[in-house]
Parts: sequence; structure tokens; C-alpha cells
Amino acid sequence: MTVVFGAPISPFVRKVRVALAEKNIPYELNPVFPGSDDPEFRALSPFGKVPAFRDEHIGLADSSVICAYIEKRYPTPALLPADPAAYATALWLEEYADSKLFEVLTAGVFFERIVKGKLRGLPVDEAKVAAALHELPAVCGYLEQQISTGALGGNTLTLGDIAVATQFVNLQYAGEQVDAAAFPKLTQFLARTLARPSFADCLTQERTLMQG
Ligand SMILES: N[C@@H](CCC(=O)N[C@@H](CS)C(=O)NCC(=O)O)C(=O)O
Repeated sequence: MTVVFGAPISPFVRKVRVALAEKNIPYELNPVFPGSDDPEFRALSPFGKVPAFRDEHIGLADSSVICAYIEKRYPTPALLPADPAAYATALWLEEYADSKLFEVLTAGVFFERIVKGKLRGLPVDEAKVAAALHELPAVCGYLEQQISTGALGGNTLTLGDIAVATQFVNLQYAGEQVDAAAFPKLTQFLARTLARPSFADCLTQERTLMQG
């Protein structure tokens, strides 16, 4: 049986779950939190970060490594294009999302307001949130441009599209939206991508957990 380990509100856990759903691969979710001392999880993820993954062939950590494995093992439908330049572009957008979008949207806003403030009852670093929100227009501008060139949000869904969209879910949980007037293409891309059944099913389950 394929198992994904990790709390479903993590953008990286969601990235793996969406990739599996797009490929119609059944799996079980073990919703461990980062840093969990569950021995099976720690053996798979020595850093204690989520997600981790196992199937009958291998145990892995890191969403990018897991998605690379899933892509090779289940090539259809492809989430990475065959064309070399389009392939590299999708990987670049995945990297941009996992590093820059994570830093600004998820670590800068979501972790502060939701994980620290709401879930743990700790003081929110408002200066950190303000700095992240100040950077948001530049980040959205970059993505708007990537949509204009066809790198992001093309006709066929890529891992880059999934990686970008998943970080914006966490921004929305923290009560922030993309400025639709300033970034119309990004707004449409997010609405379209998050409405796909692969994302919508995750979001429905997460909503129940977030409210529970
Ligand atoms: N590069 C990793 C990043 C995973 C990651 O940072 N996950 C966060 C939760 S969203 C985590 O487990 N943080 C715990 C920690 O940094 O110790 C991936 O793509 O899976």
C-alpha cells in the first residue's frame, strides 16, 4: 500500500497528494506532524520534515524527491513535459515555489498567523508578517509574467503549477488573497487550478480538519 505521511495543511504534503490524485493512485494518509517521533516516520524522514512516503518498493522524504519518483513510476498523465526546455521550466517553478513562495507565503504569513498564533497560541511576529506581505506584490508580479510567457498555467498541468498553487492555499488560510486587479492572470490560474478535483478533494478534507 502507498502511504503519505504528513499533516494535510502542509503545502508540501498537499503537493504530493495532488500529484497522486492527478495520476489516480490510491494511497493512505498518515497525518503525522513535523517533528513527530513516530519511529516509522523518523526512519523515512531523518530531518523530521513532512511529507514522507512509502510504497512496496521504497521509502522517501522530501516532496520533490517523492514527486520525481511518482512521475517515473506512474508516467501517465505526465506532470513533467517531455520537451527539455519545458521540463526544466516546470522544475524551476517547482523550486521557486518550494523556496521563495514557501518563505514568503507559508513561513512568512501562514506559520505566523495560523500555526503559531491560532494553533499554538503563541505571539505572532507581526514584523515578519508585514515584511512578507510587503514582498507579496513582487512575487505575484513574477508569477504573472511566468503565466504570460506560458511557463506557468499552460494547457497541461505541471508539477510547477501544483507547487505554486499549493503555497497560495496556505496564504488563503492566513486570510490573504492575491490582488485580482493587479494580477488577473495569477488570480484566474489559481481559481482554475484549485478547482481541479485533485486540489478540491484535499481542500474539502482540510477544511473539516481546520474547523475541527
Ligand atoms: N523540502 C522539503 C520541505 C518540507 C518542509 O519544510 N515541511 C515543513 C512543513 S510545511 C516541515 O516539516 N517543517 C518542520 C521543520 O522544518 O523542522 C519538501 O519539499 O518536502
